[in-house]
Amino acid sequence: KENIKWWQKAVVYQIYPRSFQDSNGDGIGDLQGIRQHLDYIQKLGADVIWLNPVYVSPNLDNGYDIADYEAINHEFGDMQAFDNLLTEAHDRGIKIIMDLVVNHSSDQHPWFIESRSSKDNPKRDFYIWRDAVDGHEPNNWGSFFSGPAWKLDTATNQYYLHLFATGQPDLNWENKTLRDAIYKMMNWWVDKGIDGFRMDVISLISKPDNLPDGPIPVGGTYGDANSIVANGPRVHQYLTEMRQQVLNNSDLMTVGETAGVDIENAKRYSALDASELNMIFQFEHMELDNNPNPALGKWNDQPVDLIKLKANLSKWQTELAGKAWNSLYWNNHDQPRIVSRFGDDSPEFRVVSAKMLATLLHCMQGTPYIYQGEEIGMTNATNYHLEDYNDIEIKNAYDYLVIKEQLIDAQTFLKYVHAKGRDNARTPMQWSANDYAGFSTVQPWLKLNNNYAEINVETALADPDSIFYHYQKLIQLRHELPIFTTGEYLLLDSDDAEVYAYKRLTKDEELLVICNFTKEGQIRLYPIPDAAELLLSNYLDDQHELLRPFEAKIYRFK
Ligand code: ISL
Ligand code: CA
Repeated sequence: KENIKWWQKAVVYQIYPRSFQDSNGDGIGDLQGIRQHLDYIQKLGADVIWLNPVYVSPNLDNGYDIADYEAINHEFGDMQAFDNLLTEAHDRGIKIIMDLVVNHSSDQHPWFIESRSSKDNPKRDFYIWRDAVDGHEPNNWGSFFSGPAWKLDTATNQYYLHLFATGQPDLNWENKTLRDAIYKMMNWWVDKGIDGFRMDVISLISKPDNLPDGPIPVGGTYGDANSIVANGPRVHQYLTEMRQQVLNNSDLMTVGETAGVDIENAKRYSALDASELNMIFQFEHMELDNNPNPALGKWNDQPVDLIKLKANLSKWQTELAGKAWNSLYWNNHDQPRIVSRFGDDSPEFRVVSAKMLATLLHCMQGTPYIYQGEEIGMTNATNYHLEDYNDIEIKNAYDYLVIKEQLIDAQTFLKYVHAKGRDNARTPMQWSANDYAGFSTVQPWLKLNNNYAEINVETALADPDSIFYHYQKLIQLRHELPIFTTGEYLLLDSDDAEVYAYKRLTKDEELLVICNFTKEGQIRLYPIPDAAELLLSNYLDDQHELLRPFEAKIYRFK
């Protein structure tokens, strides 16, 4: 009855190219490596691949610092390799969306090299330059990667803004020439035949006039820039302009990464009338297990509170229904592994709890995203020592929290990084029990998780009861049954701290989804008609009101 768009029924598979498959023995994943696994992605059933950045970059932040938006980083291959990948994906009916990183560029981008060269360079205004105030930074903002968000550039004795690393200067979206250059670049990719964009921190592109100070968290040093910059004064105007200049030129899928988004802004970014984007990534459910000490931010090792998780996910389900569209994710290249985080990665419960988490997410309304390795239940890497990490966020946080401010000791920091560090997601993909997990023929760029002999694709594909086939089944269900896309979401028992149960409702049928979040048995009685069909479960039989550890069930009935 409704007008369902292709991307509303689609399931996305996210690839972090550096860590997916090395094809030429240099220890770094590449485009040719992705081509080798298109059959695998097709077998899983995903409709779309989101590629993390593959452009020319000095790799200070693994490609999120772009020096040339229209060329492929030589480590990954060349434009011919990209074109081949796109063609072969399309041949299999798989679309590809690209990462668009335009809140900032690399400091090695020709725009910035020109911009910093003199105050009257035509590109000066492509970035955000300010004089010192009383001999220090123009305002109190801290960078997302620790330390101040401003760097003094001695060539012209002015500061430039960098919300992320010093090598990631923020672009000045107020400048119309800059915006037009970005739209032109985007159209260049659209003309190549790509299928859409994932837009990095797009909620941050419009900085408020006068760049006011941010609130300093208790125990912190710098002002919180995110709360000041997110959803800035002209962000919706710029996205509407982008819609007209680029996005309407083809049937694209767009997902905005929107740090600091709230429901009201989300309804505008991802409104069903497609005036801006198709959907966004919100972060609230990823911040519920932050440290209670705001000065420590995400660095923590405590489990999430299920009641809060329910309230949060349910809020997004209910509030956006009929007005905007959700994206559904547990994992990406910035988040720890979900089975280690909200499930239980012990040998006893890893498989069953990974399937439970998959079930919970994939039965909701929205477009689900699967991050490479999630479909085989890859875990956090607890075999890492501090010197094994590559991620700039981890390194800067160590320098700041442990060395400079001495808020925590090194051992506590390592414990927190084992739980929350971004490199947990970036360890090489585990294809087999062979040398280097089949990822490469040499030592990979980033240390492997040492559990690859047990957890790998080859083992998963050989076991009909594996997590992989559970994801495959969930994707099939979404493709086949419209209720997964259209059904109304209804949370049951919001104050149940052990079991997450909800319904999806249409006028002629219902789904009942029951997920036990504990490693204990639970007794719950939900009214289910005798004729109810058990669509999927992570146990071999159904014991009705007795829920076994991490049991997850989907019933369907009229
Ligand atoms: O990763 C985070 C917390 O651990 C976030 O603060 C993250 O930096 C934020 O979500 C923005 O992420 C995106 O932009 C960054 C890049 O480092 C991330 O990989 C990317 O997903 C800067 O481009
Ligand atoms: Ca390689």
